[in-house]
Amino acid sequence: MAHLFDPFTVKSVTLRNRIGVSPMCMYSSEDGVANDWHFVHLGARAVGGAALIIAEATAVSPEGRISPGDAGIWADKHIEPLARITRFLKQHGAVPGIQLAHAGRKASAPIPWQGTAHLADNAGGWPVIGPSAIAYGGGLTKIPHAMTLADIARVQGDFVSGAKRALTAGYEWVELHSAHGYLLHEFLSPLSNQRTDSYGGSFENRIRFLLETTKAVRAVWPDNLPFTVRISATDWTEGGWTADESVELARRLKALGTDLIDTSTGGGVHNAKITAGPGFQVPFAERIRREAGIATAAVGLITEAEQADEIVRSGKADLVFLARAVLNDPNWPLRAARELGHADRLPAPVQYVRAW
Ligand code: 531
Repeated sequence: MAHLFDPFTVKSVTLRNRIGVSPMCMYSSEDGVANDWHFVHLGARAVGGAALIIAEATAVSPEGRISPGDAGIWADKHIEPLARITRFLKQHGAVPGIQLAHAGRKASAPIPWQGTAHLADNAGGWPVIGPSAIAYGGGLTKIPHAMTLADIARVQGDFVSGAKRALTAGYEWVELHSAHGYLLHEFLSPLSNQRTDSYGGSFENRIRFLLETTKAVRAVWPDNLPFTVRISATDWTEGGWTADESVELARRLKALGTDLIDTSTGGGVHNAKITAGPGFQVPFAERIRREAGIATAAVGLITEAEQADEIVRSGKADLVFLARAVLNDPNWPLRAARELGHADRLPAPVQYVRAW
């Protein structure tokens, strides 16, 4: 079996190891435009040895942002600042990825260090949309406008346009964000989707929006580049989205040309009871990988080299996505390679070699 520092090939893209930088919101953009912060933040993690660097949730429309500080790809002006980043990542051996997102009813939120309650429309916020007129809850009390069929078609078009811009910006890996209670996830879960039309009710109907969006984006994304989806494998809530449904959804996504499921959980409702702990989401990645026969990434409190290596060696997932671990230490992959005896697989940057 493979280990953490074996390469991984998806279509025409080869990752130098099994470590990805998970998309992490920086809330540091103005009008969605990437800046020096994003260049240094993501560039440093390519220098630090990660194989895949996935840009944070990048909104496909202004109202699809979580907060006013979110990244965006709804306009051509977003392309060159992002291309400057993808060029650097590639120069330093990492594959640039991007997570295309629409925040749905969780949009119009403040930057987390500035508050938790929805921003009023006249205080920097905007009206939010979702599958049904049901608020998320907690500080996010805005009741979303229940999307019409025209809204659905428009948002799907925004995802397609975003994917085309991402390709132009040099991304080689795309991930649809269908997790953490954002729009695509909101359609999947009965807790947020109580529609009575063909996009609500049955499992088939609840996955329709995601499958249609997948088909539309897959059609414009090159066949030789990885197309992936992040899901929340469970809502951790009675009556919510379940792991069984996630396995079946993964099978359907695979049939539409999805190459990997990035397996997270939660975020669908504000009061879910989640017992988080080291690798608490790995079992879901393992189950989907085994039962749907599709590559998976494991994410969630993966912080130690041995832990990450075991996940790959045991075949629980093909990739591990790190978040807090690489915020704390951009060089986590360099350190882990040496800890696990694979320094030869991941040499330090030539400029740094005396320190490693
Ligand atoms: C944390 C989060 C993880 C799992 C469920 C809900 C929330 N993150 C998710 C981020 C935004 C900031 C909070 C995204 O998925 C964009």
